[in-house]
Amino acid sequence: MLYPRNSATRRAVSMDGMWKFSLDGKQEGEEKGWKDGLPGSEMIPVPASFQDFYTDKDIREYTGDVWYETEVYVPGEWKGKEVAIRFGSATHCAKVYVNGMQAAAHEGGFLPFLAVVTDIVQYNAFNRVVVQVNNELSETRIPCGATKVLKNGKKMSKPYFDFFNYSGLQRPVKLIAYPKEHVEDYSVSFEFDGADALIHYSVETAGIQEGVPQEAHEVFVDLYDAEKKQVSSASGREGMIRVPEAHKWDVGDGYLYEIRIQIRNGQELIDEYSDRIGIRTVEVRGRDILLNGRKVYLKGFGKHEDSDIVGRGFNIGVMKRDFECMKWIGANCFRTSHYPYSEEIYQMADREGILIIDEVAAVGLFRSLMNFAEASTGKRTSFFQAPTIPELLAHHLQCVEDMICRDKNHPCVIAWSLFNEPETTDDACVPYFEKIFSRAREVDPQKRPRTFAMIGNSGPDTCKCYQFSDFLSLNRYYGWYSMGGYEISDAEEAFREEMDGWAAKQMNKPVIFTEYGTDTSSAEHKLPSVMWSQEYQVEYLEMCHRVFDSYDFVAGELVWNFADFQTTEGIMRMNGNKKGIFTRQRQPKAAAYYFKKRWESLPRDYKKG
Ligand code: GCB
Repeated sequence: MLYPRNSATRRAVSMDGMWKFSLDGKQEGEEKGWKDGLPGSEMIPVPASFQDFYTDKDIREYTGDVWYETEVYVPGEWKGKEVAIRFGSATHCAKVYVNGMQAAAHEGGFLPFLAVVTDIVQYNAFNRVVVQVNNELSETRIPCGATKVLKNGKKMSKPYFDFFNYSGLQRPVKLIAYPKEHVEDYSVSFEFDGADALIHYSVETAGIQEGVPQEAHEVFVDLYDAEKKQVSSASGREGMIRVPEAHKWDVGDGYLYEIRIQIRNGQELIDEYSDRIGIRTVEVRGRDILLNGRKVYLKGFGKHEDSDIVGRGFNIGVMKRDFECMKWIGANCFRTSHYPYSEEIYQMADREGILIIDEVAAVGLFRSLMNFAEASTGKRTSFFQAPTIPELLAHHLQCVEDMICRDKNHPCVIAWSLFNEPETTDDACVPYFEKIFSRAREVDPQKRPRTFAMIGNSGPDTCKCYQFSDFLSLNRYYGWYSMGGYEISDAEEAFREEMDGWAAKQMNKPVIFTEYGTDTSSAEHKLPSVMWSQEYQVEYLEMCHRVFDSYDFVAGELVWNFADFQTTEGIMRMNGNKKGIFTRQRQPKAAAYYFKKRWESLPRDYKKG
């Protein structure tokens, strides 16, 4: 699933803009043939979540099918090539129709897919593209949740997770053309030999015509530095490139080389694909996470793709602001909680030298509408014993594979997070975990560390699955969901007790915090503090950091959350989750200045053994 790029042989044209749009509350779209054209004249921007444009609550809460339509011009010069429409995502399931014919169906709302339309488009003409998107949640797909039918017949989403079920065409859509015989995929992994780097690469080609011997069409791989100077080259579908005195990609130094892959038949260029790669290694050794063999202490955030008006829609301006805020505060890492983000965000992290823990959308694998609160009470739901598990597992495995396939060549991606807060206290989860973790290892050419974010009741004496993680990722809320306010001293003791429990296991593995935080109103100041005030957020963070700083196996701190974000309405949330260090408009709360001071003073290799 290569990112669409222009080259001597390829074309990529944006289809973003205003599309026709219709809800399908009466579930009549299929029967009435909307694949041939939508009724009405309503238009909506793509990419964006559809929910927050409208003033009608029935639209914001709408659950079911929505339909999109646009027209796309396919140039005659593209005849003879493969033509496809590439969706950055469609949340959560989609069917694509081109000129009334089904061109693709896809499940899973946070990964790209292609509708190959070579034989169904008309060339030198406009073509009608209709997409049916369904946003219902279930226990057979990630993220998990339920769909409730109200007494008035309207459906609503009941996520088993704490973010609004934004949906629609939330990422860029592109019309692409590429040669029939083409570069289908490529992978790189790295090793250092003194100052030189060795790039091990493999290139997958596809579409070779029958009767043409593969050897006739050779693959060439060239590497250029940031000044566009060629530094190395190789040929063959697999091989090794030596880069003399390589400029390593590192935190805050997003140095990228250009890799140019060509398929050639003698002098004839058959296909060319170029990408940017960063040369770096990542590994877990003992209690340390190492980048290029040097310890790095992770500082940063759990984030969301979430902003005013466009919801979860990719917004290039919000992306820019987020990276500026992260650099300002001294962060070096974020987790793509709780789903793989838009590809443009990884490209930005590559350029900025920011690390990413890439999370698949496996959130809500615990049957509860507030798993973040209820699981901590010790509640059990026997989630992994449900009859829906085989179907869910198959989908989850596919998403892990697709995420790794999409993101494996980004230098920013240093680890895979394979679940957020699943139920791990029941033996039934063990075989499920085994399969997910081994699939990730199998498909990652760089064999990056794997982890999953552990909920409060996945403790040293209760969790049956922590052994699968190459480093542990703890989500902990001592002093917020339990023992908050004046009881914070007890919270600190309970926190230390748990940490002593992990220490006693002598795992010789790093532990990082992937969540800790307090809901905080940007309007509330109070001296002395009360919960929800900005003063309490800072006091709570000081307490957590005292605990982190006393255990040398703690290798990172990703606070929850970068910014306030939208959730389902309810008594636990005041128009969204307010645990942001920044507001939803990306302005700092008091805690941001506290973090800036702490993070700018911690050395990169903080707690080096
Ligand atoms: C969690 C979840 C996250 C929630 C957070 C909270 O444990 O992983 O999705 O938003 O807690 O704020 O409660």
